[in-house]
Amino acid sequence: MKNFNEINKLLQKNNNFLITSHVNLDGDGIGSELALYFILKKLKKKPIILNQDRLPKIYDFLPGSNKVHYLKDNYIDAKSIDVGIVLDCSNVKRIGKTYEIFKDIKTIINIDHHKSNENFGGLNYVDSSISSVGEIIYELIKSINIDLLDEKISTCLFAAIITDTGSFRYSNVSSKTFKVASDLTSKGIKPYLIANNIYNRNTYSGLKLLGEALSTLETDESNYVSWLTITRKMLNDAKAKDEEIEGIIDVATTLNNVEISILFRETKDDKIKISFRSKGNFDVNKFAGKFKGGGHPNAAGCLCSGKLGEIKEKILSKLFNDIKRLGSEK
Ligand SMILES: [Mn+2]
Repeated sequence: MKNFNEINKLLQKNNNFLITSHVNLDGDGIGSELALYFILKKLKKKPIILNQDRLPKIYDFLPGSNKVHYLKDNYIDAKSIDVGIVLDCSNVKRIGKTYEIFKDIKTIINIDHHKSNENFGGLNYVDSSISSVGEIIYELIKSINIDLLDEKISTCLFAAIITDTGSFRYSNVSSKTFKVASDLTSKGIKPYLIANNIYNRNTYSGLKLLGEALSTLETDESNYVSWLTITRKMLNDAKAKDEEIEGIIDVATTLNNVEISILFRETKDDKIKISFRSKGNFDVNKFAGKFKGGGHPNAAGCLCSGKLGEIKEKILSKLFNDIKRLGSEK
């Protein structure tokens, strides 16, 4: 679907909306949820935001952040909801435990920009050429009535866009991304304050963890791939929370000449989460797909069960094989 007609009709016709996004909430998920929440409020509707995970601290400055509910403290009866809206999820299972509620909601709208989106909604708006769901929500608002866009909504959408574009550094940025950002800025938002809130409020434990993680930095001989490892012990020693891992992989990506970076980390539930970043043409979404993961061509991830050392070896040897194969095909 490439227009918002059907979605608009559903928004106008119904009253009670439940909005969610993926586990391990990020700026695009939260910013898009809040922008949509405010728009629905302006349309005199009753929206509720409910996620599996708690709002990460760095987003607590966003207007309406106290409206972002967390599953553990809240229960919603699916019967009281007319429409469920799932944002920034390629696959409905990405919403985590809130699926228990969403599976019983009759109408689901799926709005996303992941190439691998499975069109799981009754209505699906998926455009992988767009930087962020935030940018799609902006277009949705434009299709309803652009006068609804105010400073609060613009702040949320700007946060969504800068976090999903690495502050306009990723390959998903187009001239349209800047046009949208410019329009949002014209509503009186202060981009530097949003950036300061998101990027310049590191905690002591977060920086300690970064130091620990960087001490594990490894590269292959040609410096093409770099990787970091974070164990539970490192998290405990630094007294850091899991959400403080966010952004650490990006530091590994800054290494000169490195094209692909990887972060291996032990999760709370004894799994190994692997995140991938690519600076160039190597499609990490495709690669993560080989391990039942996914994401975007330049940022993706997967989850594996097993021993950290063995998984590292498995992933790295597969990756080097693929790089070699691609190299010989050129
Ligand atoms: Mn996104």
